[in-house]
Amino acid sequence: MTKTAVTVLGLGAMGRALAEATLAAGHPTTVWNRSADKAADLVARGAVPAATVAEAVGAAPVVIACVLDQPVLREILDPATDALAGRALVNLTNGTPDEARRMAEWVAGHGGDYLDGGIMAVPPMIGEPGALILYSGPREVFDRYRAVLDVLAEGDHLGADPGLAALYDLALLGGMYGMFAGARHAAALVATVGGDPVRFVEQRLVPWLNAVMPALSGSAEAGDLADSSVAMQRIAIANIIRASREQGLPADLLAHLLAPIAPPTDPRITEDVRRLADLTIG
Ligand code: FVH
Repeated sequence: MTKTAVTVLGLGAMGRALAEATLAAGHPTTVWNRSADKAADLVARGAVPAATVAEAVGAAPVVIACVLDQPVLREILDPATDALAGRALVNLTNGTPDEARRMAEWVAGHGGDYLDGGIMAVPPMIGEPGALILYSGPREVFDRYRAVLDVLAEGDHLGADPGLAALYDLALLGGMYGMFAGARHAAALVATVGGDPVRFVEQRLVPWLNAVMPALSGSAEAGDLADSSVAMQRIAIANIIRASREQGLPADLLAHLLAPIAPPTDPRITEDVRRLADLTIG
């Protein structure tokens, strides 16, 4: 059976991984990148290099775009709008929900279909089990190109609103970066007393986070640790903030943790803690 032709716009680390996956699955693959030299190894494996974005878009019914950000994508597509009619643009470039909705309208205005996507994977994971891409936009377009999309990663269609994939993508990334920021803060705190931050992260923080991970599922509704009292957690969080300040570290990252928890009513809470809490509420 003839495989659907695919174009990949953008051959950074992720775009190259996407093009490698479509090539490996036998899809005729056209590629374009601002710096043309990045196409060389893909061309050696059978990809067709396009000289212009318009030529690349015109070469396939489905165009996968993965560049730095949404303004870059608009900039490179602007001279190629005539080629968009009748094509489906699958935009896997990171962006906000509103950017996705505006891009969907803009592509529709030029006669094309649009799917937005959020890649929940790093480049080496593409085409491997465990990689996930969140999609949003018309279900029919997702279904039409499912065979192509499935070679990249498991696909999860979230709904017709083109902004959904970006919103879920950023929500998940926010959770991840919050964890990384917390880890950096923890390591910095240990370093203030001469501890080795790398060993601390490997030997203590990672096992600790793995141990408390199950508590995450209850945290959105019931507070950060559902089985522990809110008043107790408030004091512990305030103590982390105070200790950080005592050790000369900024505590802004953690201060906001006090905000979503109900104001303290426990009389054991000291004025100092109450003041810190008041500082960070609302
Ligand atoms: N790599 C990752 O781990 C993440 C995983 C989740 C999804 N992201 C998003 O994917 C988009 C691309 O990321 P990337 O990793 O491929 O990024 P780079 O390797 O830095 O490549 C950037 C590409 O964008 C092109 N580009 C940049 N500026 C321009 C411009 N002004 N005009 C035209 N193209 C431009 C760049 O071209 P060149 O520098 O090679 O010429 C690359 O093709 C991104 O949204 C991630 O958030 C990746």
